[in-house]
Amino acid sequence: MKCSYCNMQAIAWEPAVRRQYCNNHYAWFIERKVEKTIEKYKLLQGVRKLVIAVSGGKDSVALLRILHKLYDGKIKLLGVTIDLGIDQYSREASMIALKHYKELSIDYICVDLKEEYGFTISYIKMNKRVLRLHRSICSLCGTVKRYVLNKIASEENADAIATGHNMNDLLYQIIASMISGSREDLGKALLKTPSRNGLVSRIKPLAFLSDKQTLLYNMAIDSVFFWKSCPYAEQGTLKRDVLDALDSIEHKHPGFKESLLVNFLKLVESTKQATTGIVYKCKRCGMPTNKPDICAFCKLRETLLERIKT
Ligand code: Q46
Ligand code: ZN
Ligand code: ZN
Repeated sequence: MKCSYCNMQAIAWEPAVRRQYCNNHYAWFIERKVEKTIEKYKLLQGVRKLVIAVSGGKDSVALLRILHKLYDGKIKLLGVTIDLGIDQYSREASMIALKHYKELSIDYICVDLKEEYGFTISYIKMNKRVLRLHRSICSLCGTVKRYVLNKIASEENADAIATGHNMNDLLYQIIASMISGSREDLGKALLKTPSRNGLVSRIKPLAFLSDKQTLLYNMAIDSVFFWKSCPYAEQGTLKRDVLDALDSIEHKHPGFKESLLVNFLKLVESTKQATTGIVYKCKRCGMPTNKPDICAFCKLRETLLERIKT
């Protein structure tokens, strides 16, 4: 099978555009796709300094590589990696993120949760029941990651935080927001949330890439990524079932997932409902929160530190 653009061997077939690509042309195709998303949704408008959240996994590594290729020298890029303290898993993933920062000569900050805040995600996981924390470990981990990223971006005067959420993540978020009826969940499905009251804008440049496309992109540019799953990743969840159902429709109707996302974004844009929630300041740390008293992070940290002391 030959590339549709040159004589090289093809490594990927894209059913939505009915073309096949060699390594070089596939990298070009994906980079253009991300660039078009950034332009169409004005993701980098007014952004002079950008935090890129890099876990070391395939999506965040692709994000870092693509943004570096497209914007190095035009926007100040700062990589941020959080060592969540999930034993070997976190250490190995963080090492891969570091390797990319060094290779690309990008400024970076690595935060060790244990050193900086006195607890780890493993600690939460082991003590969830005793601590009476009823949310899932991934939901608690999400609170921690969002808090730490926002704090660093805010201290570093960054204009936005880019995350590696891909099309599957966003489509699931749309469906999750319909199930929960939560405005906060709906906000997580947007490609860009505005900066307000200490909350730094968040952007998702990989919104129109599938899992398979970010994987193939890394392979096309010969980039190393951390491929192991987090030991706490929840199996057999509603998320998996929803994504499997969407994938089987996509298989029969190429382009279905992309148009679902495009049309959803048009609807949200026209109603402007998702981004108008009130932002309070946490009474403990002063960071932005949707709770009128203390933020979810400080509440979690207080519970954990009390427990560690006893
Ligand atoms: S790191 Fe944290 Fe993920 Fe592990 S505990 Fe869940 S959310 S699965 S991306
Ligand atoms: Zn080619
Ligand atoms: Zn707080």
